[in-house]
Amino acid sequence: MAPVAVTETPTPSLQPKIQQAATPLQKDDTYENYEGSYKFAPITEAEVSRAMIKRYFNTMYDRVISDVVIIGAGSAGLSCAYKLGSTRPDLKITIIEANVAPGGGAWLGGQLMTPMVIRKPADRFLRELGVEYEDEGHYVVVKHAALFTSTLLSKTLALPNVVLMNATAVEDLIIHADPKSQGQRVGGVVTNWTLVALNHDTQSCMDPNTITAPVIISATGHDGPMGAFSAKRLVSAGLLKELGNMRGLDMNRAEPAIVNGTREVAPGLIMTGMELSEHDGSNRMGPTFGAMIASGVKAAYEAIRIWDS
Ligand code: 48N
Repeated sequence: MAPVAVTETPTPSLQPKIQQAATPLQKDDTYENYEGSYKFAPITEAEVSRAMIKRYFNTMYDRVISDVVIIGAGSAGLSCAYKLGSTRPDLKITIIEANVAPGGGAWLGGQLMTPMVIRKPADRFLRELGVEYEDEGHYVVVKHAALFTSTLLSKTLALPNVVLMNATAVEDLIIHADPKSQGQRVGGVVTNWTLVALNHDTQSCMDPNTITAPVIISATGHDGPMGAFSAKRLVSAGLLKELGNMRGLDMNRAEPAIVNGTREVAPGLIMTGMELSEHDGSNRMGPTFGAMIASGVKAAYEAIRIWDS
């Protein structure tokens, strides 16, 4: 078998950037005085607590009925939230993320290295977000995965119809009898603080909360404490015969399989990203993220199709 040709790519020039002249500190109000004593506007502890509690619990109360719930704020879930939230500003989209820090596996490239590889044509999404990259012909490289994820996060959270509830776990699905199909339909999610969800074995029952929505999008990934959460729950709830279990790494088979497999896997439940590899038994792609982006975008269009049907 002919050896695989590895084309040498020149290392980008490491010329130091010319240091910009520092701009002088601006004094912009009566409290700011870097030369003397810096003063803050007065506040009470109660004001701070009430500012958080009022907003958080008003949002929680409002989002108990959402139009779309996205489980998981990794690269697939966030790409979906951004595309759906910006395409359909009329939809109330609620993202539930178990970790304190959203972003999932997209803070690094592969093996803790920071550059992120994205195969064309998924680079189009980077231009939509305004993320810079180096063009290598049939793929592009973002200099640091965090540049992609933080840009995507900030643009998504800036959308007025998108709410992120992090440090919150989906620990079950709401599954209703569906009179139309005589079957069952996913109709929402069961949530709890993640620290509670991870400690059910240490206390007697700590009951959860609920969020109902006609469309649920699951993007819970293939690993991590709750990886492939919905795929596993569909099996135990009798809505999926068995898990397909993720196959070995093959970039050229894995990425199209994930994107083309993005779909409504159970009535009311769309699946996107690497969770699909566990649901369908498709290959993994390793450290290339174009399929996460394209799958998330496709899940957004699937949600619109279901919502408008
Ligand atoms: O980043 P992930 O794990 O998942 P994806 O599908 O968005 O992106 C996957 C991608 O990072 C890869 O795995 C790359 C391409 N490598 C492939 C390979 O071959 O190794 O994000 C999932 C998010 C995480 O932030 C979890 O914390 C969260 O989902 N999550 C949940 N959030 C709330 N409730 C749950 N039950 C839950 N389960 C997972």
